[in-house]
Amino acid sequence: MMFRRVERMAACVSDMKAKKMSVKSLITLVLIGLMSIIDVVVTESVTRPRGVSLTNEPFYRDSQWFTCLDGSRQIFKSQVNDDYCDCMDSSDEPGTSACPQGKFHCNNRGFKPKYIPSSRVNDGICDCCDASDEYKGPGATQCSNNCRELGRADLERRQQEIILMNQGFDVRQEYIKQGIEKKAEREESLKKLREEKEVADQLKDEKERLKQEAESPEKEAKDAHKAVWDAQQAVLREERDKQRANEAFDELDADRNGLITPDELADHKEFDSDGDGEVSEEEAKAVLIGIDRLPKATFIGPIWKNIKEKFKSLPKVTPEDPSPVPSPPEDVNEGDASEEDLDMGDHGDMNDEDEEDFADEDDEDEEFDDDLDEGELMEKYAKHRADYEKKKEVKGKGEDGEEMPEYDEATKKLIEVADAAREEFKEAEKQVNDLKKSIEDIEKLMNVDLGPQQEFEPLQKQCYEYTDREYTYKLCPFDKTSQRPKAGGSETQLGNWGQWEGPDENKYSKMKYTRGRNCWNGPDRSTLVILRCGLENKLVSASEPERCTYEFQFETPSLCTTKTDVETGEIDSHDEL
Ligand code: MAN
Repeated sequence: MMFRRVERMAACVSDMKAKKMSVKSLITLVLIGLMSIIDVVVTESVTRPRGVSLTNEPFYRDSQWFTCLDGSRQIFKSQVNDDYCDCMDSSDEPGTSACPQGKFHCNNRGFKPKYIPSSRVNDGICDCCDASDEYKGPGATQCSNNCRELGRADLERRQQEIILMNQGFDVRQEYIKQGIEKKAEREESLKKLREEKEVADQLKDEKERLKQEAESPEKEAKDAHKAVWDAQQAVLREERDKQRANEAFDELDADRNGLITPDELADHKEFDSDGDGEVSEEEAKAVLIGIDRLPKATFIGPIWKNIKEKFKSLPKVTPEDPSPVPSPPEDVNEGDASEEDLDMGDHGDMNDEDEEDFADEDDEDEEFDDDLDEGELMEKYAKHRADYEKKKEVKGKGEDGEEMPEYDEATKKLIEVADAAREEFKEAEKQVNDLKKSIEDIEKLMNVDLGPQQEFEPLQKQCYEYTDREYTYKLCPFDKTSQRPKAGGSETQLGNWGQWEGPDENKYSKMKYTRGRNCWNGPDRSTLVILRCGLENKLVSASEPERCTYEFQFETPSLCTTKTDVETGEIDSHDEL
């Protein structure tokens, strides 16, 4: 009868192997099998010394002799369990506490058999549920056999577990369905988007061509307009320069005799080239290129050209107004914007009106949004600034600060046409970029391994939390893991999605998240997520076994790969799809 049961169990085990059953279910079945073996042992009453397991029974079978299990010594059978330790390996006293290393086997019929150290035999404490370790002394009366109750409770618990796993299996089937549908949906969207992008690319090329076509005559007309303006400005500049030269001559010619002499330069300290506080005769002569009496015509020609940068008008002092007239401000070179001028809060050398213009443009620019990081913001700012400078240059301020005259009607029309072409190109370009982004987003999602049957798809884009005494931990599958102090404070990245990391035969049982926030004086933070079957998606624990290396336990129906018949223990691992 016993052999028949064992055979049945073996057949069942091999059947389960064929169906790739889960290790947990295999263990459950083996336990059930073992219990039935124990049952057989007791009912068929194989006699063996106290404290000996069924496996070791053959070594104690001889009626006359016993050989210590390590083979070191042979003793009379009567010396087994005689409360005196004869064998070095303690194997002659499995049922007493005589040997220091002895092991007592509790049969625990109806529950799980187990070994206890034989020092616990007859110590007054019940260790075996069948009370077999307490057969002498106070324990013998106090301990009772409660293996059946324990066995029943354990069976109920395991049956409950099986029921939950079965429900999880059904959810998994649903997940697989969803996952497959989602994959097909994504493939379809991707196909559509790629086709749309092809059309959008062509449209963009066409719009670019039209833009260039419109910009070429626009540029020509604008350049011509500017050339006329520049020429007028050059004439004006020359006249101004001549006027300044005349005024400078009149100022230097202190005695107003129409000639400048070296001593007339003495008050003009800007000609003190050696910085000794005096304008010496040599220094004055050098300015006047050696001419002692310099007429206006010569001054206005080569001399003025040499000194105009240096020359400064002396302050005029009148009796009514003794305070010195301030020197005119140094020319401000429009192009010399220093780095400070480019500071974000100050628009450099702009006047108030310019500042307003710039601010208005800032307001209109939706691209200056809060999501940009500092680098992007600076880049956008620089581009904005460059555009602004370009516009300013086109407006063109003349010698007297007046603006470049408006374009003629024909040029204005060309600008209008080019603006429209630019706008259309911008629109087409935006469309291409939007499509490109959508394609990339879907490709990114599709590149994630969501399991052989897409059964992990419903976990994508979700997050799960677990809170312990100090932190709230978060798992966003296929994205990242993080930690937030309960007491408040910022979130710390504990890793970004890396890869599946279970062993070959159970690859989808572990996830690895790497490259989290660097640990001070340590590695980058990382998280290992251990998954198991559960009725719901739930982060059930989080710990930090090593500094900055985290371990999460996560339950999910996606891993409920088997369905077990609660009555027969039969296992089905076939997905229904
Ligand atoms: C933070 C948390 C901890 C971690 C330490 C390391 O306090 O991320 O989990 O151990 O930093 O300094």
